[in-house]
Amino acid sequence: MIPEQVVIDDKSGLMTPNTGRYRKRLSELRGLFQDAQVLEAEIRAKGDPVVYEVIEYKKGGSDLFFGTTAILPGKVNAEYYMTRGHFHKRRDMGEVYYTRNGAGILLLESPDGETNVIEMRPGTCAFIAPNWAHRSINIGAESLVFVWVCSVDAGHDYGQILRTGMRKIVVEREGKVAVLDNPSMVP
Ligand code: M6P
Ligand code: ZN
Repeated sequence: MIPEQVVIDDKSGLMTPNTGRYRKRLSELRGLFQDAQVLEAEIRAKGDPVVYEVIEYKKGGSDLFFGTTAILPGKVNAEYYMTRGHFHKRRDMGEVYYTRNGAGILLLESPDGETNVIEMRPGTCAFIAPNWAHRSINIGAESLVFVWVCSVDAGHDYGQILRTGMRKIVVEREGKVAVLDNPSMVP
């Protein structure tokens, strides 16, 4: 392994060089948003828009890897575009998110249901402590772009959040951003 420079475009999240990238479109995020009917209508009307893109730099044999995530601006009904959200398979491993563009909310949840919210704006760096589920949400008019750094062993555990959602949802209410109790979550 040799050291290398990676150039990151803050506006788009493009990383040069990178070792992989994927996009998540609205049709791949069915079940994530509250309003399933509006989601289907948006898929038809907008031609299945991209919600977010993840680009990574990962070298075999390294303990760390990093990448960017760019969440496009948009909403499904009142609910802002967001990532799926996950715990790490290795619950003892955390992550760092360094925001470079746009405006967002990092929504965190502990296994016993405690919620924590961290504002994301350019220059802020979030420490995601081990054993907190995390989801990022774009609450602005531009792409929300952040750089993340994580252990290669951390892994993703989507199970619980895919099944039940998170305890809070982030929506636009009367022109403002509101963090509300998730109405579809069984208490
Ligand atoms: C961040 C990181 C990635 C994650 C991505 C998308 O960039 O935490 O590991 O994959 O967000 O989030 P999710 O996988 O929850 O949809
Ligand atoms: Zn993570």
